[in-house]
Amino acid sequence: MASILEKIASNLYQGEDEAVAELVHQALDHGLSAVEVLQGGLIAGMDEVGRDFKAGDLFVPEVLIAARAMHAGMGILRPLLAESGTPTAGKYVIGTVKGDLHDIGKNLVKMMLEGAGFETVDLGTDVAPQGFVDAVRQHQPTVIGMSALLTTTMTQMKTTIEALQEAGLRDRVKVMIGGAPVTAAYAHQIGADAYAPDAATAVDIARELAG
Ligand code: B1M
Repeated sequence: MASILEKIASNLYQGEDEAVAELVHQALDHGLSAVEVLQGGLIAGMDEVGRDFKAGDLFVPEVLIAARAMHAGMGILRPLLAESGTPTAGKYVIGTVKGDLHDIGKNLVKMMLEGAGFETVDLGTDVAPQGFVDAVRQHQPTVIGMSALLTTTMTQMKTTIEALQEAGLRDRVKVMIGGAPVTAAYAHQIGADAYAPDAATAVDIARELAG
């Protein structure tokens, strides 16, 4: 039975969305649980994508195609996981900060997180500090992630952390930041919990933050 999970993982890696969907059905028909297929097939495949992306052996288009295959498998598993009440790796609210419309990197982070079993809430782009505050109240995530691609908008990350503090919510959520102009030093300076330089590292750190 391990071989069908390996096939799911390798087809996902190659971005074969139809094959992934077919294999997921087959695995379930053979009696594997949705959790086994998720962990041993989809997450295993996406972990490998993350490792090779980090190592520079895969590039953004290949990761996006793999993520599409992951979504094909998740579409089948999601209702089964919801039925069985399977806990996720954690809830992660993500958005691009106010004034910033760049979302390619943010979407990549979101897809990799989903591939790692996180439940994500995507607030989109141009998200005002109050938007993050409202989302923390509404969704009670483990982590919120802010993305910024402009030196002029990255300051919104600080404003958002201050807004969380003013709303009395800062202690209830971990804050991760990322995006091309952002650095670990900036994260430290503004009181974020973590900085991730790329989508694969964002997953590793989210796992740590979610305990
Ligand atoms: Co814009 N843009 N852009 N742009 N754009 C940059 C960012 C820029 C560096 C180009 C340049 O001048 N060389 C420059 C910023 C300069 C600066 O501030 N330092 C710039 C500018 C100036 C602008 C405008 C102001 C241009 C203008 O109108 N005069 C304007 C601003 C609009 C706005 O946002 N208000 C603008 C507009 C646009 C487009 C709309 C045309 C388009 C965005 C389309 C879209 O996103 N839907 C665009 C694009 C595509 C780019 C470049 C070319 C590519 C960005 C990208 O998607 N990279 C970019 C130049 C460049 O980087 N070569 C540029 C690929 C992506 C996978 O990488 O987003 O870095 P990245 O994400 C990585 C990591 O950073 C990290 O993980 C990702 C994957 O590993 N990461 C996180 C990202 N978010 C994270 C969050 C995390 C953790 C990790 O935790 C939460």
